Amino acid sequence: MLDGPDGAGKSTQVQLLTEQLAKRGIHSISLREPGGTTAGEVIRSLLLERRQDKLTPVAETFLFEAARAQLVEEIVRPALQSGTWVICDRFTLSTLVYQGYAGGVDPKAIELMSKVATGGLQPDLYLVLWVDAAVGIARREARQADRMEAKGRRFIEAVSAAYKKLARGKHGKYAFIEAGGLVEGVRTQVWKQVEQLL
Ligand code: T5A
Repeated sequence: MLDGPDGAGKSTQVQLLTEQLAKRGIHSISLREPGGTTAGEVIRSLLLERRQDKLTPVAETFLFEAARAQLVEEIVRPALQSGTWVICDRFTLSTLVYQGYAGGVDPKAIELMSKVATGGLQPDLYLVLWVDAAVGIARREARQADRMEAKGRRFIEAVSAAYKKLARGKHGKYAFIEAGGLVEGVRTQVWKQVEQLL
């Protein structure tokens, strides 16, 4: 899984990683959260469209977890069972950070909800690409902010700070990658971590 603040370069690195795995003969699929299923894409629109400005953080949490439950059951588990690698752009840490630490929902409740949504499934590797809020904002300047990004600079700063605190405190499956540099440098760091799984 790749996770991190908006504009950290996750989608870019997911694409590069998929290509690199293919070169090694490893079949993988790439997914994004929220989304990836018919229900998940409907939920994605509901969550990210700016006109849904009355959704509370608790309501958001249920929606993100619902999309995740569907994705895990419909796509992720069958793919893993068939030996396909799954690369996912965002996972449970996103909910913990955005709705929990930045949004004010009890992190313990979120952890429990995520456990129910995933049926306890955990990634083999959790890569957190980290950039500070200013870098993320600058990288996304060219496009219109979605509903989460439009929550304002203080929210984005809280997100960035929470990722740093949480990911740095975790070990084992978690890797914290400073992603403010060039794409190629970040790609090298990502591959260094993934290579250990081969
Ligand atoms: N969310 C999601 C929650 O609140 N709770 C949850 O539980 C979940 C799952 C999803 C939103 O939903 C929130 C988080 C999000 O706000 P999204 O559109 O999927 O919305 O948002 P992101 O995943 O953040 O996608 P972004 O496109 O904003 O960020 P990425 O994927 O990290 O960045 P990427 O690769 O698209 O790059 C952004 C720009 O930077 C350039 C790219 O070319 C691109 O222009 N770039 C770099 N430039 C310089 N140096 C580098 N190293 C670069 N890497 C990429």
